[in-house]
Amino acid sequence: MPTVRVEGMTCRHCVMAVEKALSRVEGVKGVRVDLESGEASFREESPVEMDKIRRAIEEAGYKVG
Ligand SMILES: [Cu+2]
Repeated sequence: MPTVRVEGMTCRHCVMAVEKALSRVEGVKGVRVDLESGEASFREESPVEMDKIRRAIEEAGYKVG
């Protein structure tokens, strides 16, 4: 499962914002975001461009660590 570190999440709302943003990326399914570890993971239904993952996280207001 691809996993990325997300910086800047502080609460449940941040987690939901990141989940939502990642879920919209083409090919991404089953997003899981863990606040404590700051990690987001997902399944690839089709090949996912990591650039799009990065952009989605940044557009939601967070940073990829
Ligand atoms: Cu928050």
